Amino acid sequence: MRAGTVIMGALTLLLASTAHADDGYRLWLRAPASATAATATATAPAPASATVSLLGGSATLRLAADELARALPAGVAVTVATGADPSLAALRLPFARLGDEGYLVRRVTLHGQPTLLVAGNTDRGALYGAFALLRHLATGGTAADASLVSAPKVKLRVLNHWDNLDGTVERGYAGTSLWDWWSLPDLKDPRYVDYARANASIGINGTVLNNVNAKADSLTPRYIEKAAALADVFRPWGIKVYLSARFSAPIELGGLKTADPRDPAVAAWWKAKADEIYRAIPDFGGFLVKANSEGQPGPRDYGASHADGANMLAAAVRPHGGIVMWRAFVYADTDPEDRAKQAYTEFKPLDGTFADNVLVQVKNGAIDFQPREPFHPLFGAMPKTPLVMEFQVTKEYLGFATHLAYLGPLFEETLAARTGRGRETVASVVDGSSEGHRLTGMAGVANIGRDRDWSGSTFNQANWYVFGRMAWDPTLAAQPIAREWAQQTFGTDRRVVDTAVAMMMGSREAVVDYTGAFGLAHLMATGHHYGPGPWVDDLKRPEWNPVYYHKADRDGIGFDRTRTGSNAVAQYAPPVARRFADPRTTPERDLLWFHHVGWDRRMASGRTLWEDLVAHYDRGVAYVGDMRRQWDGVRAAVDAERWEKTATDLAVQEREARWWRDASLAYWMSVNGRALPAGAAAPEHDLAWYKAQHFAYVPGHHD
Ligand code: GCW
Repeated sequence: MRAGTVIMGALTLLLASTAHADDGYRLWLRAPASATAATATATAPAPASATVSLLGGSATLRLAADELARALPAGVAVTVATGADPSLAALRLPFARLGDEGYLVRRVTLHGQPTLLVAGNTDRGALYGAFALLRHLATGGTAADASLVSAPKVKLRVLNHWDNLDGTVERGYAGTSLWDWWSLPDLKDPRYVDYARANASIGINGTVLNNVNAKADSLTPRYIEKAAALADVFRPWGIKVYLSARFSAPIELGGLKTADPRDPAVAAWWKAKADEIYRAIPDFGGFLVKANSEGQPGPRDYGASHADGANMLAAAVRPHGGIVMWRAFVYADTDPEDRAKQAYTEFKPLDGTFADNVLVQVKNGAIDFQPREPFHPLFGAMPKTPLVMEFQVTKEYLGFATHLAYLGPLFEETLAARTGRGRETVASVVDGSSEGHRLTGMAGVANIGRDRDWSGSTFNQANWYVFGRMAWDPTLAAQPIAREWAQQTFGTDRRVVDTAVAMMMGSREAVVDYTGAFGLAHLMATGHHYGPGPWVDDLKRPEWNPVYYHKADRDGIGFDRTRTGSNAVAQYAPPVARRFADPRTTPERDLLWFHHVGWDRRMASGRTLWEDLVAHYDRGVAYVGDMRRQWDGVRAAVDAERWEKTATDLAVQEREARWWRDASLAYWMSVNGRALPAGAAAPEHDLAWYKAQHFAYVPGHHD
């Protein structure tokens, strides 16, 4: 018989009762319900310890055991193990189903003693199991009914930090970068551990440290050492470090005359660079690349293809087991073609030409993280290439950190979309099940910064959370995830949880409504993207101007992407293309994305398009008012600090939702010459006033 280590866990967590202030730092990782309840009254006895046994001794297993020891209710006996442990062999547990990272939690008898077994084939699996058990307990489950088994459907579950080396964060609304590049590698801020722990708790297993608009400096020895220090902190939590690579680095750092991927000297430079990185970070994940997009260098500068570029980098990391995530977010300076078509046009012909350690990373929609976009036509169109789904967790176009917009429904809507190829969904493309790809990925542009609450607001934490959960399983639904997040974040008071979930579930649709419904997109102000700017028409590239996207005139509005227009619909598989080609079969929510239609078009509501558009603006604003009232109703049941901050944000959101509505309507009326439908409130100011609003020092935007 093998003796396991036994940890007696003291409940050392600070168990704040709801009445106390709470700065949100702990995210969703709070004490489980039973433990909180035990200490909620001042007279409760000091909590006794759970008993946690450990079979195996890796740092990761110990972390799993610590999590359980800290948070489990008294009297529970738990064993943390990897499936390789011989004492488990006789139990005939379904380890074969778990893969590298899956877990199981089962009541078993070990060495004659009943115990709750938390195990995976690997220590990472066991760590995920520990967090799953804590989630189970915090969401109403008990140790007695814990029987869990799960394996991730997606292999690379990666945050993309658009963090710059000077500490700013592109499109970051939660303070400066978490990474203190200057003081690294010496100083290892304890927040790095807390960051890794939070990610591990939702299954995120990779992080790209630096902005895709990359500086070559990230690849210098000095910065490699800094990245290595972070990798050391993250490793026990199962998280690998990746770097965004600047394609022209061989010129900037290596003194070469070219970065042409077909030049052997260039390939040799990258190979040596990869070797150097792997000496410092043996489990380095690989590179993320934004090439030939928005001014970034790339293989097209030399007449080489994206595949040439990606494969050259892939060869450099291949001997070390690394991968390359190559972004498909491209649109050319000179191409007069509909911007929505360009990524497909460029990448589709390359299907089958990428090395097998390359993944192509595709944004959820064909333009750019708008409040609503139809799924990107590349999903389903490159069967031979693993496609990483890229979502934007930071809400560049959905109200920054201030607006409450739960992104679960946006993610779910995209992942559940049918591609038109048999029963295939976007999720089945992303998780590889459609084509049998084993290398699969999902990326989220992080909303994390140095703000005390990490994400700039309590409810934004839910977007980080739901990204991790859906990356683990892209078939999960948004609503139950909202609920489990709220239970872990606010405690088990049913009224608070119900209220939070109710607010969250319609919140993204409200943003769609008050910024422009029915498939309108890209209507925001220039550069910083804060607030409305549908009138903007003077930027040097046509596709930078909102007027390019809405094409509103006296008679109608919308972008004709059918055969009479750009024919972008033809990029979808035939059944989907047919549906989108006809305004009568296009879902109304996407109508103006695909069609230019008359203002008097009769909508499903019975109203005209113009009337309905106005109604949606009003509905969006009203939803925010409702959220404020709902939040007021739970004031006494939520800690003062988080309640207050959220209430303030909601007040700002209501003001800004009105601004969006009024500015947009003032503009549309100037174009279509129509009056508002009876009963609709006139915009507060005239159009000139809205156009005259200018903002400097907007977060996330650095000229
Ligand atoms: O949405 C746009 C952003 C840019 C960003 C770019 C991209 C990192 O406005 O800030 O650059 O997308 O995804 O590359």
